[in-house]
Amino acid sequence: MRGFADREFTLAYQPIVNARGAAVVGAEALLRWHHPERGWLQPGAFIQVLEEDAEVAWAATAFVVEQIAADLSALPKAHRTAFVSFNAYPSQLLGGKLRQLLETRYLARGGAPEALMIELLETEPHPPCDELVEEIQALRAMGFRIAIDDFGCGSWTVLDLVHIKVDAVKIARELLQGVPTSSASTDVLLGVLRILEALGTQAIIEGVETPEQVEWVATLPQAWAQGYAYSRPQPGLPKL
Ligand code: G
Ligand code: MN
Repeated sequence: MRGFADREFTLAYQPIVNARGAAVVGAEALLRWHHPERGWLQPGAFIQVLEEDAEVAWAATAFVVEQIAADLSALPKAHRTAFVSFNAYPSQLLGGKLRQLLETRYLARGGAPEALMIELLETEPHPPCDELVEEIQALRAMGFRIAIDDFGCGSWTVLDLVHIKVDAVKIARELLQGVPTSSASTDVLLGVLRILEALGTQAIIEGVETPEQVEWVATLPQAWAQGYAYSRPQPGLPKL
């Protein structure tokens, strides 16, 4: 794809914070496209292209992994962000494809597996198959962290939590929207957090936007959070 070769793409990083102390624990890498005529484009403007063309999506993933490897290694070890997460389609794990990419473009360049978290996107309609579960296990055994992205509003279900052990679950921002004013929204979110805590899975609350939400999230002892209220995506890796 022309854009990748011409260096029109770059990564923005959005900090993920420890909800209580609002200390940075990691960052999500987000793709940005600098279109020659249209300027900086957010994923919304080009994600459809990725979802329609597996080859383009793969080129994007390879670019993201290489860029993260370069950005992490450019930081002195003491200042390195604890982990960086990136988005991948579950189908990209099949056949060991993502595993091989991580071996050749990340591990081979000295990247630490525990510094990388793979966020499995929820937009693919097919349910997780045995091979996907095996690939997730293989990646976790290598030390990579796995997260389920946008949990609660997409194709991931509560039943998946029974069958697939992951390191983190990112709770879709739609579930936070009515919190703390709506008691139904608040009860559902608290219920999900309780499930994750019982499973020993790290919860990451997405889409924290208002001061009331920040205050509410700060009362949760275990959760991590992400959202415009803490920080917008920014050009460089946040330093610890
Ligand atoms: O679903 P995923 O975790 O990949 O979401 C990342 C997207 O969400 C990015 O495009 C990012 O800019 C956007 N985003 C980050 N924080 C917020 C927020 O607080 N509110 C909203 N509406 N979007 C956000
Ligand atoms: Mn994500």
